[in-house]
Order: sequence, then structure tokens, then C-alpha cells
Amino acid sequence: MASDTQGTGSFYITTPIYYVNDRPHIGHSYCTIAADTLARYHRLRGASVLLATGTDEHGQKIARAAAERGMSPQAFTDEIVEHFKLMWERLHISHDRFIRTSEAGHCHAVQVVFEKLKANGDIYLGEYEGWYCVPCETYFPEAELVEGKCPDCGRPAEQITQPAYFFRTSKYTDRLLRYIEEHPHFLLPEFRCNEVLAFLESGLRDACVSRARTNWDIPVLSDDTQSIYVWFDALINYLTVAGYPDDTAKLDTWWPPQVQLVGKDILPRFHATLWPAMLMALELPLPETIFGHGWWVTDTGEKISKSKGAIIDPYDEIRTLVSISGCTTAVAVDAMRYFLLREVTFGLDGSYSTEALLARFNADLANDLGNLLNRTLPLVERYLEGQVPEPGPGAGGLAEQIAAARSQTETALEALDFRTALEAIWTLIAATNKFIDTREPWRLHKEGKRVELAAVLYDVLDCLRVAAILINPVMPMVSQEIWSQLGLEEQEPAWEDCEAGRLVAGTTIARGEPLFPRIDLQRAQQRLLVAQQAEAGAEQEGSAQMISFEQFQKMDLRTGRVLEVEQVPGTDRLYKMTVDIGEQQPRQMVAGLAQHFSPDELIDRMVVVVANLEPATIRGVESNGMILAAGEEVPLALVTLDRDCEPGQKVR
Ligand code: ME8
Repeated sequence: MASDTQGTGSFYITTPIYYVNDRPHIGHSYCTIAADTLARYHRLRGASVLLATGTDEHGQKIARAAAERGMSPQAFTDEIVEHFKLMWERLHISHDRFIRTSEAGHCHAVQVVFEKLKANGDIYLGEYEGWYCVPCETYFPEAELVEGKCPDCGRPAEQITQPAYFFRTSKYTDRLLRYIEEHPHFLLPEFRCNEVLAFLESGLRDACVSRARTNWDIPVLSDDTQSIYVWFDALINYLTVAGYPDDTAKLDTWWPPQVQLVGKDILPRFHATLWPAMLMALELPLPETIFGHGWWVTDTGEKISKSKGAIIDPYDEIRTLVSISGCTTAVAVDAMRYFLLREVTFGLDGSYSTEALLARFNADLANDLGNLLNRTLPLVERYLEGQVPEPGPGAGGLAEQIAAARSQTETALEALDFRTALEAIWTLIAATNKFIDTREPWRLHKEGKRVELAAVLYDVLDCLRVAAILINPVMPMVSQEIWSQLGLEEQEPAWEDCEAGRLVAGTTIARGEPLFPRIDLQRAQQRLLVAQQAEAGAEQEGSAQMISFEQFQKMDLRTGRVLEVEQVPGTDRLYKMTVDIGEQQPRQMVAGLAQHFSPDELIDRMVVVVANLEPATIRGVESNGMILAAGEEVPLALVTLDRDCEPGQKVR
């Protein structure tokens, strides 16, 4: 369970540090929004919070990406880092620290850890023989490859043999197993913990933690032939942020982290094994909870990741929401934050679609929360001169619902179950809407029941106030907006005020524009469709010069022997040719070679033929394939073969 600081302690929470080989997408944003939500929750409860995120900048993958752009790795990472910083600003991420692994202080920390473990024998020199996946920056034993390919990303792994340093992960297997069993909240969710246990029970192999010296990794201080493996370097960022190794006072305050959020992809191999083993070797306490969240895929089931290309930019989605609904950007950002945390149970995979975002916007935000605010404030203006009334003797009708929503939200957030937390808050919102329906304040007004009317509207406003606090960690801007519409601008929201009856009578409300304009879903869907079609068209145009490997593979190129050549009657340019391409019958083809090649130059020549070109009738003669020749306007040279081979061979 994520430690409950009860407003007194410190709360250190981390996200993974993201690779900078490309721009941030919805997957990174998901994890960072979840971390931000917990950070905001604990701040509201009065804890001192350290929310850290950042970028993982070393390694061959980054060096290659930089080289492809003709840039130095430093210049390249400097540029990409800005995309991450901008994205976090746009998504209202309240990080206290953005760490880059290229910072001098971090390089120092990594070198200190390495030398320390080398000195105590936990790091030793050996020989690495095996397979390495460059895009994943991961070493694999042969047995783990899938048909010679990386088991994670499916791309070919490279075989390498080199002297390298190893970390004695194996030595810590049993201790780690025991630790996990004794600390049920160490690895969450539970089903992922079981996966890790299974992984551990097969025994840990020592981890290779260095490679031949490169110019874009942290050098091993005591051996100038070696650089430190990027994962070893990256994991230490969590220590650097907390002041390791020199700022011991800071380290005392912040170490260990209460919560470390990571994607399920980097849990078993790194955060649940290598990382705790490194901490054990350093004799440092382990994090309280490491949570492996699930994966977002597109609604066509494609993984959303930088290395695979199917990228969803959350800010593009936010802009779409603004243009379709007419809400403000700040509200749309919060709607996206809400959607990501509400749509899927944290820990499980989810499929992303704009339609689902719009549907949630309408159902939960416009119809439930927005409607509650929009129907209540005008009643207060109309019947109560825009002032919060006295609670009155009949008040407190929603006190139980408020208490339940608060305690359920707390329990759920402590367990990192954002979805259940939001469901609890929405139960309160629904109950309040229903309360209005059944108490009918308009009727009370008509019947002149002023005290009762005041009591009902007080309860509703009080619930809105509590809801604004409860949603604050997930939707800080919307919370603030509701807060000021309730006239509470002068007051700081605090978690402890999630209690019925704390709204001060006499407060003047300040009704504003509706926050969540309702979307016409049918029209929106049509707009999305048109936009998608336009995008697909643009993509097609843009890629006219390029074909994918799959497209290339669709071409059936084969060797052929020219058997017969004769002029197509009535033309200067065309030959009717028969070509043996290894099939039972030779093929007939029409080719524009007549002005540049005599029949004798062609007969018996080996040529290359496109065998699966659609049949065509040219000047009345059927043509079943095309003979390749060089030359843009006129055929200058035939594509022939430099060695003898049989007709019908595949050309690739
Ligand atoms: O692994 N759905 O960095 P990375 C949900 N640098 N979350 C996703 C996601 C998706 N489709 N795609 C990415 C690295 N993520 C290392 C980490 S930490 C010491 C080093 C999130 O840029 C998810 O949290 O590949 C995942 O763990 C993280 O981004 C990996 O980002």
C-alpha cells in the first residue's frame, strides 16, 4: 500500500525516466499523470512531496538516433528533453524535480555506486557472450530470444562477445524472494508480483553492467576500456534525485521512495529484480511500493510506443476535444487526465480512442459534474441572492455520502486504484444530482419553504465544495474553477475539509461559463471520420515516394529467359515477347524496347521480370508482366544477371 503519510511525513514518488529517442506520447503521459495525481493528493493532505520525473539519455539507442539526425547526442537530447518538459507543463504536471541522466551530479552518483559495488565484490569482471537488442538496450540469453529476435520488441538481436563487468544479482535472489513474500505491498498489482515471483524462482543470472567504452555512456572510473550499462545508470537516477551520495541530510529526508510507478514492460527484469538487488548491495532500504501499470494500445490493438511508430500525442487529442466541445484548453487537459485514470483500472491494459474520450466527456463531465454545477448556481442566484445560505435545521442530508466518498477515495488512492477513487467521487455527484431531483428546490421556493430550501441548497453547494477537493488531484484546473465559482477563491483547498458542513454561510458565489459544453456525439463522430480520412489521404500522398518493406515484398520479381521477340504490328516502339519465367507456359509480354534493342540482342538473354503486374492489353496484344530496364524516358540498358541462373528465380 502506498504509504499513508497522514499529512505529517514526506512522500517521494517517481516515474520512469523516459528515453529521449523520440517525442512523449500518451503512454508516458499516463504514467506521469498518475504520479502527479498521487503527488497532488499527498500535498493536499499536508505531506512534503518530492515528485520526480526525467529523461534517460545515455546508450547506443540515443547515440544512433542522434547520428541519424546528424546531431551530437548532447545537442539531440537537449532538443528532445524540451518536448518532454513542454508536455508536462501542458498536462499540469507538478514535478518537483526533472532529472536528466546526462547531468554531472548523476554521472558522479552512478560512478560512486559502481566503484562501491566493485570494491565490495558485487561487481566483477567477466566476459559477456550473448545477445543484445539495441532498441531495448537489453541483453538477453539465447534461450530468451524468439526465433533469434528480441522477446520484447521483436526486432533482430545482435550477437556480441566482450569483456564486461557483471553485477551479482544471483547472490540476492533468495533475499529478494523473502523480501517480496514478507512485504505484500512492495510489488503491485498482486498479479504482476506473482509474475515476478515466477521469474525469480527460475533464478536470477548476474547482470552485465558495462560494455566496451563508448562516447555516450558514463565511463567506469577505474577502467578506461569500459562504460556503464545504460540501465544500471538509469535506475540510479532515483538515488541521485534523493541526494545520493553526498547530500546525506536530503537522503535521510527522502529515501526510500514511497511509490515508484513503472510500466509493466520494465517491472520484472529491471525494477522488481535488478533494482532492489542493487539497493540491497548498497545496504539501502527498498522502495515501499513499486507499481507496474498496464499498457495503452490503439483501438486497432497496436501498441503505442516510440519504437513501433503508432504514436498518440495527448496534446493533439486535447486540441481535438477543445475544437469539438468548445471547452477551454485547461478543462480539456483535465478531461484527458480524468479519462486516462477513469477508463481503465490502473495495472490493466486499455485501448485508447478519441470516441471513448468524447463519450466520457459527455457522460461523466458534462452530464454529471457539469450539470450539477450548472443547475445549482442559478438557483442560488435566483432564490438566495447568490449567497451561501445558513445550513438550517434540516441540513446534512448528504453527510453520509460525503463521508463515504472521502473514505473510499482515500482507500482507493492509497492502493493506487484511481478508477475506484473516481467512481466513489462520481457516486457522490450522482447522489447530489438525485438529491436535487427529489427535494425539488424550485417547488420549495414556490411553496415559500425558505428554511427547507436554504437547507437543501446548502447541502448541494457543500457537496460541490467537497467534490472539488476530491477531484483536485486528478483535475486540478477544473477543481480550481469550481472552487472559484463557489466563491471560495480566498481559501486554499485542503483534504481535511472534505467533511460535511464546512462551507461558510454568507459566501458569495461567482457563477461562470459552463465548464463542459455537451458534445453532439453523432456530429463529432462524423467530424472525426472526415479528419481521419483527410489524414490518411495526406499520409498516402506523403509516402508516394516511399514504400514499406511489406509493400516491396508484394512485388513478384523473377528471372526470365527471353525466348521470342517480334514487333507489335503498327508500332515502332513495341515488341511482343515470350519469356520463360519458370512456369509451365512461357509468358507473353509487351515491352517498349524496339527502338533500342534488336531482337537478336534480346533473344536468349536473362532478364528480370515483374511477374505479378496486372495483365494489360497494349495495342491489342495481351501483356502479362514487365521486363525491367534502366532509363527514365527511354530504355538505356536491360536489367540482366551477372551469373547464370535458372528462369523463375525470385529476385529480392
Ligand atoms: O523504458 N502505455 O523508457 P521509455 C502505457 N528509459 N505506458 C507506456 C506506454 C504505453 N503504450 N508506452 C510507454 C524506458 N509507457 C527507460 C526507463 S527507468 C529507470 C528507465 C510508459 O521511454 C511506461 O510507464 O521506453 C513505461 O514503463 C515507460 O513509459 C517507458 O518509457
